[in-house]
Amino acid sequence: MTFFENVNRINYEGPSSKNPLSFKYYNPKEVINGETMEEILRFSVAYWHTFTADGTDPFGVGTMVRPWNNYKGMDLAKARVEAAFELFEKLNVPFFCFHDADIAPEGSTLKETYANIDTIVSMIKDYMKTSKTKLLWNTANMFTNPRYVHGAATSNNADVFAYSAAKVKKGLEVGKELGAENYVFWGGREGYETLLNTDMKLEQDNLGRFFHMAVDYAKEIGFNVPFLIEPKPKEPTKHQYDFDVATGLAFLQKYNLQEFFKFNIEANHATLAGHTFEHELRVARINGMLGSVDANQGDSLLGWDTDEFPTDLYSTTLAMYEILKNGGLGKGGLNFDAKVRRGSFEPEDLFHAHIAGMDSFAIGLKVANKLIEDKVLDDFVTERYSSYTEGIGLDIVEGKTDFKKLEAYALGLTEIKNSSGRQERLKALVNQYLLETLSK
Ligand code: XLS
Ligand code: NI
Ligand code: NI
Repeated sequence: MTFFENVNRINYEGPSSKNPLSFKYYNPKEVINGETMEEILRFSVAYWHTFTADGTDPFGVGTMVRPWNNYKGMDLAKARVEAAFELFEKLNVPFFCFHDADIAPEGSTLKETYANIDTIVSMIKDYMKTSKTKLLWNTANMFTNPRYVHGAATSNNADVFAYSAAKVKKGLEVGKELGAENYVFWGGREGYETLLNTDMKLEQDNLGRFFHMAVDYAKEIGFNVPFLIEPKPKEPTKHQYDFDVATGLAFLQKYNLQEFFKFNIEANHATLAGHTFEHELRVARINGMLGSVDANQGDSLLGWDTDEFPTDLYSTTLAMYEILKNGGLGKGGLNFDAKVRRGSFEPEDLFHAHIAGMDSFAIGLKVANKLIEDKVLDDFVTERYSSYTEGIGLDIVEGKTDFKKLEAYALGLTEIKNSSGRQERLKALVNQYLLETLSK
């Protein structure tokens, strides 16, 4: 059966095309620096937003009109798989991602839940035999069901810890079965609401223990993929333990987990933490911890995770700058952890949204690549730090000096001269590159 009857395969038609259902900038075959756009960008569709969510918000029920809405239970789960692979093919995306709970309904027991998952996983596996779309990552939903009211691995309740371990164990098996390229941990309720009832030390120690057990089991079954922590400062819990990349990194270092993990960085989570998207990418990159990206955007007027499709070209440019500087995403990808607005409820909107996101990152890629090629920022930064390439600066970076020598040097200084950081000039330059790329 066909779910998206009004939509054909989306092709690259170039910037002058008037066809809304075409790519204007994302040309999967276009080669940039020896790699195709498809290989560099590694786009992924998020199952939960596109096939599972219905547009429910705290003030009203779902609005999404979906061709699978008349199915129930396992039939619904199966219809979603069919619809998913139709959309993947029509969008020509190389990857998708899911939570266990997105693909199959929970049963009344854990055993039943496993059976539901197994049925759908074998269906997905069949589809994957003929589809080009691969699994970027899977994860366990440990936040929706009321059992996670006090957290999962950080719950005060050891039974919940055990249940969560079982879910992740199953998730690792599923990831292996489907050839997932990564496994993600987003600690939805791994945090706390009030210190008055919280043993923070025990909760964090338990989370460390949980991750070690996950690492051990993955090794045992030969599922050797990067584990990714997805930082988020708040929502749903008030204080989340994996607040941002820096906090996550300190956690991983403290619990000796750093070699097994990288980060999955989500744009809207960065802004919720009071950072820019590119800040989080930079912190991960310079520490060798950039694993994958949840590509979306927030709203500067709203203080929660709006998960909009990314359309801000300035942001996609600076994000792609970090990604290219990282030498690409490796096994990671750009996963659209993004949802159409509640008012964009027609099935066709799912395509418009993904096209918008894919074109926006394609533009970002082109601009960032040009900025790097022309060394626009590199040359400026190199010059700005040139005081560390000779004299006292070189002694500092080479560890050849100490406070006494530095004091002697400082006492001998007659004048300290700084030079301008040229922030406005650099911003204008980035704009110029953006506009030049767009006008070609
Ligand atoms: C929610 C998170 C979630 C993760 C996967 O804010 O972004 O969707 O990506 O659990
Ligand atoms: Ni996410
Ligand atoms: Ni989000």
